[in-house]
Amino acid sequence: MSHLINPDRPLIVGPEVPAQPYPYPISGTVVKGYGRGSKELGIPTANLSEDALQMMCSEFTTGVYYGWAQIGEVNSKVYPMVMSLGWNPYYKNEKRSAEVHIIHEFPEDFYGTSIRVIVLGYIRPEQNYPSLDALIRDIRTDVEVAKHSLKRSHYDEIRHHDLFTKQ
Ligand code: ADP
Ligand code: RBF
Ligand code: MG
Repeated sequence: MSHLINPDRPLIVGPEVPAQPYPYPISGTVVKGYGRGSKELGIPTANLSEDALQMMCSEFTTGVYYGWAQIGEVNSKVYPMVMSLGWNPYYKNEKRSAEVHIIHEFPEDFYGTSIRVIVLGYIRPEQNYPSLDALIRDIRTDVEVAKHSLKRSHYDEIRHHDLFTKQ
């Protein structure tokens, strides 16, 4: 399996300074997903609880987003993240799900833990892929896009946002 990134995509997306509706803070709990095997693909996704999902859906269309995320306690480490907001075919498209892949290797799962996310920009629409390999390649590219885009000072400074530092 090839995990190369897609060379045709730009590595930085969005304006120099996050603009309306960003930065968009969300908090919720990590819930069990639908067992589509994200972890087996090397891309585990923390699925957001219903309350957090509602917040997302009221503001955003389906697609892939980037920003910062924190697990557990306030004031703990803040990591870059990519999030997929999409329809869940398993529920006959009646339900959307928000899945956050945190760009960090954790030693163990954190189901049931609180999660805080600040969405800072849109990367791309959801797509259908001819192969799993093509999907993984684009997700790997999303990860690079998030890392590069978040390096800019007005994005980097959001790591110190009240959501991550105040109880
Ligand atoms: P599910 O279908 O239950 O969401 P996944 O295969 O997507 O299963 O795995 C998600 C779980 O993996 C998360 O809920 C979390 O507990 C754990 N996990 C470990 N590392 C990460 C990471 N870097 N980003 C997101 N979740 C992670
Ligand atoms: N699924 C799709 O069908 N199309 C997509 O464009 C897509 N983009 C994703 C982008 C990111 C950053 C992540 C984390 C997931 C994406 N997914 C997409 C969802 C993916 O299929 C899901 O995590 C599955 O659980 C993997 O098996
Ligand atoms: Mg998941």
